[in-house]
This record gives sequence, structure tokens and C-alpha cells, in this order.
Amino acid sequence: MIAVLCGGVGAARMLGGLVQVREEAEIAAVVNTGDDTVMHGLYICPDLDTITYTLSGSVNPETGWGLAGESWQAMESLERLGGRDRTWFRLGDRDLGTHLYRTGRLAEGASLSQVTAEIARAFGLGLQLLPMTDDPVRTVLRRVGGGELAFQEYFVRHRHEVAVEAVFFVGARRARPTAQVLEALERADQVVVAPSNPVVSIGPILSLPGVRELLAARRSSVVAVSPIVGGTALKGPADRLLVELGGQASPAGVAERLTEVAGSLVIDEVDAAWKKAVEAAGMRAVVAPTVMSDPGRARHLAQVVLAAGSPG
Ligand code: FO1
Repeated sequence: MIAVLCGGVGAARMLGGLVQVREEAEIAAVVNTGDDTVMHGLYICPDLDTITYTLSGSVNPETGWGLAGESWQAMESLERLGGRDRTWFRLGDRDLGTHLYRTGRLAEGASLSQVTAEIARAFGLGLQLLPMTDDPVRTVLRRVGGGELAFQEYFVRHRHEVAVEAVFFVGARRARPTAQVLEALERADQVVVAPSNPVVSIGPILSLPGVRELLAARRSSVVAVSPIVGGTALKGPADRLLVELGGQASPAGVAERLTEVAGSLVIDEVDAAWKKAVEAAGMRAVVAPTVMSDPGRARHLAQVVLAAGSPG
């Protein structure tokens, strides 16, 4: 069994490679819920939905989130009623169906894990799709000069163009990783840290009580893939956040954040010169093509990752 720590788009691509080389039933995706938000009274799980939509082949390929072939009637009606102030977070008509279903089931008393499994099954996914916790955890970012932003305000409304001086995972200390997550992380032959943002996507998962210790105890079978290639993040603010929080937008900067929980870091060929620095941070560096621009490259990276973490 393979457990994969996941954020959004990069993780969905990594999973797309892994399902080509392992039975889907053998893969457990442990997914960040710090990005989750309640919008218009609806409970929205961006990272879970990006993985569900991507693996079922229905994601909007331009954005990497939301559904392909969307219509926007509900957003247009909402804009007429409440203006742009209520519609900066774009929710397509079909995507709204997912949020209506999830919110309705949660209101009936179902856990987020139960509802997530129902949605994954409805979209034909064979892998285990596990929210990191069923408890509320929210990523909040403090701007340089003060003022706090909820994750989606930062990421979407401000297009992550504001400088950040601190990141908090509100609720993480009281939250518990689900039993299914702990079982997956304990039982997996290997754990993969997908090329997601180490600060705001992988960070929340590691902030849950017991997770960091559990992975540290088995770090030789934990393999991470650097989300920073050639000094930048392929998508999103990982490079800026690493620097703003006192680190480096480089494989060494990623290693600094993950060395306690992962024994190996796969870095892209353009970053081969960082091999020594990654090893100085205590991780084995594996150099390979890490940009998953098509399913074949994702499959190849999955093979590299599984080889790097297998015992012996
Ligand atoms: N990202 C955007 O940049 N703009 C949006 O309007 C937007 C809407 C949206 C709706 C549902 C959903 O599941 C994701 C959505 N995202 C949007 C992506 C979201 O901000 C994710 O949190 C990021 O992809 C980072 O994980």
C-alpha cells in the first residue's frame, strides 16, 4: 500500500502517475483540508475536489480546479444580486452540485471522510481519498505589516500577491488525524510526499498531532518530490512563501522543511547542482525529470519515486 500526502494540482498529477503503476485500491491519498472554506453556506474542499475531478478526467484542464465544460448561471444570478463582492470565488453550476451534496450530507451528520468517500465513488475513483482530519483546520496567513487572510482570500481574492510573514493552521492542535489516515501512514509500504506546497499544503497535514512523529520514525521509506523546479513553483506561491517565511525557493529550501519526515527528495534535472545541498540537509537526493506535463512523464516519475523509497 502506498500513502500519498497531497495538496491540489501537483498532487493530482502525482496520483495520476501512481495509478498507472499500482492498483488504485493500493493507494491512499491523505489530503490537505486547510484550504477548505464555507462560501454562501456551502462547504468547499478545493484540494479534495481537484484530485477527484482530475483523476476522473473531468477537471477543467485550463485551471486545474473546477469542472470542464462548466456553465456559470448561478454565479451570474448571484452577481446581479450581490455584486462581485460575492462572486470572486468562481463556482460553476456543476461544481455547485458537489458542494450542495457535501453540505447536505454533513448537515445530516455524515463525517467529511464518509462524504468524501461517497463523492470519490460517484466519480469512479478506486483509490482511498482521505481528508487529513474530520475536524476543522483552517490555514490563515498574516500579511507583512499585520492583518490576517483566510487561505482563499489570500490565494484567490488577492491572487497570492500579498507578502506574508506568518502562516497558522487554526484548529490543528485540537484536531486529530482520522483513524484511516493513521492506519494508512502506519501500514503503507511507502509514503510519498507529492510535489505540493510544503508550507500551506503539506504543512497542515504535518501539523496534526502525531503525524510528524509517525513519519519521522519511518523516514527512510518516505520520499518527497520537490515542488520547486529551477527556483520557482510550477503553480501557486510555494516559491514566494518559502522565501517570505525565511527559507529558500530551492530544493535545499524544500529539504529544510521536509528532512525530519522524509529520507529522500526527488529533484528535477535542472536542479542537479543542488544534490549536495539536499544531502547536507540530511536527505538522499534523487535527480529525475519531475515536471509531469503529460501522463507518460507522471508515470515515469511515479516509478522513480517508488524505486527511491523501496527497502533495499
Ligand atoms: N482558484 C482560483 O484561482 N480562482 C477561483 O475562482 C477558484 C475557485 C475554486 C472553486 C472551487 C474549488 O474547489 C477550487 C477553486 N479554486 C479557485 C482553486 C482553489 O483556490 C485551490 O485552493 C487552489 O487550487 C490551491 O489549492
